Amino acid sequence: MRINHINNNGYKQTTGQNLSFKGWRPASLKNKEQIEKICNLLNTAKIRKVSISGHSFPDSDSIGSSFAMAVLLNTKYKTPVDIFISGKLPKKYRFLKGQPGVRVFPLFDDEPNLKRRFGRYDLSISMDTPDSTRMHKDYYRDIFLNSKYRIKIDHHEEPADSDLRIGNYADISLVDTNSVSAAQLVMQFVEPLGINKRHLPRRFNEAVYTGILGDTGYFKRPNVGFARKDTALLIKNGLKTEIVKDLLHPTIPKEIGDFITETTSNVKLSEKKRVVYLHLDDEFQKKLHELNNKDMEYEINNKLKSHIMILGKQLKTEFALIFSKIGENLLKVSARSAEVNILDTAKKYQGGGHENAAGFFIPIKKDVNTHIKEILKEFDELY
Ligand SMILES: [Mn+2]
Repeated sequence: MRINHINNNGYKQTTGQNLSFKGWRPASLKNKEQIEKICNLLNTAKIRKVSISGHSFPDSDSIGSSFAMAVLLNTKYKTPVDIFISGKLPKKYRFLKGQPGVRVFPLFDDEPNLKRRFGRYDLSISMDTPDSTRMHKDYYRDIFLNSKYRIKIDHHEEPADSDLRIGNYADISLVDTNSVSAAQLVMQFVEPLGINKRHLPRRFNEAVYTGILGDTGYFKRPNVGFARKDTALLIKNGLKTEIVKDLLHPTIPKEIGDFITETTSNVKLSEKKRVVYLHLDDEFQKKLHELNNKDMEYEINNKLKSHIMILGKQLKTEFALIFSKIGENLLKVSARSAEVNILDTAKKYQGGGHENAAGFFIPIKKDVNTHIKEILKEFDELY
């Protein structure tokens, strides 16, 4: 099913015009228009049941922005909100739970019964998800498309629609590529909805901050934009930053630490030494599987990502890449760059992301190492 393009005039333009810091209010004229449309829908349509989702392989922003939106709507309208997460909610994010009226459901690989289990939602909101393929496929088909109204809130560049993936998948879209995280966009609804921010539960501040920490790499990435200013506003509103930081850093058991150290010893440099990379091969996947600990799998992946980025900085390489096999047929490539724009390369492979952090998948058609060599060569030649 394909959705009609409705009310989205002009949201593909990504100029920073009218951009100013507003914190609890829309940061630009374009945001204001879309936020007003969304508020109007929330205030006038009969909405008794809301679902919220983020993207597959959820990160801190996907999870944080989903919780922030859920808490905001439930506080204002008392409407029950269900959050759907691809995979099990990693343990360290459990502190975001606890708002009465907000439930959390994991989505596993195959979910044939979503329609029967949950029925039809009046409103489905997608957070931090640039195109339809980044949403859980059964959820997208049975809940999102089946919902009476659909909203997209995101900060990735809008991909051009193709038969495979649809970027313009909602009735109303708030897409602001100037926002460092999707979670910060939720803050911009507070004043337009007439919410007294002091009445928002503590975990609202914490959810937004979780997204900010995730997408700024704890403020270490370039272009942190208004993230610091928004954080200052959250602190003014009662946020205790240390508590969130501690919760997001669970202690890692020794055998897992050893496994991470062992894995990082496989980091390599490309021919032209412009790429530092790590291949998470079959043996790695097997060991990871044997650990049988979903929460730690998540931590291991995060640790490896940050390790390779730090290494890239130390070695002064332009790019840091992680290759990992997903199932039998796909090679996932997660890429970071110091300065070069890698979004176009990711898009070429039907992927997406941001200028300095992007990802894509390659269908495995030959030896995996051959694919890796080709990608490395491409990045080595990218300026
Ligand atoms: Mn994000």
